[in-house]
Amino acid sequence: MVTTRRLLLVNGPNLNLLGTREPGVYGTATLTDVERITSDAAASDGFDVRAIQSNHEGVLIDAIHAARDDCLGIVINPGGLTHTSVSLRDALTGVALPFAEVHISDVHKRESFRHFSYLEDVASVRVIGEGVDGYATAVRRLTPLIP
Ligand code: CA2
Repeated sequence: MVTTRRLLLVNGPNLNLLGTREPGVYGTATLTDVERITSDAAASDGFDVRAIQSNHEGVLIDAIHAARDDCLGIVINPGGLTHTSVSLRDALTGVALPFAEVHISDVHKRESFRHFSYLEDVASVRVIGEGVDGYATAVRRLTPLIP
């Protein structure tokens, strides 16, 4: 039997705009770059990656639910839903997979409404303000927590 060790990479609303606007905040790398950085880091640890980006909360929640079937962990940048969504939190705790919360920018140095995260007390790993390289950090810190 072949067992694929897989991570789900989730990028939330507006992260499809990476590399096109606000380079001073988010840098110049694109979403494609983020997916490659994450896949390369995961491959080093023996995992492959399924990546999803959506601007729709329900689509993200459905993808998280589906991860129960074939993923062992989740790397997620929820975008602005970080600061608003009980439902996203409930999806992540509901599937009970270890997950890493990633923020490209240093949310603590930005507006006060970005300082609170609905995921902060349930994430296994949090990586904040490392730019897009933070996705690789998240993988490196998450995979050792997966049996
Ligand atoms: O720093 C992060 O990664 C954030 O999760 C990004 C979210 C923001 O709401 C969070 O507070 C922090 C926003 C993602 C929007 O990404 C864009 C990228 C380029 C241009 C415009 C938006």
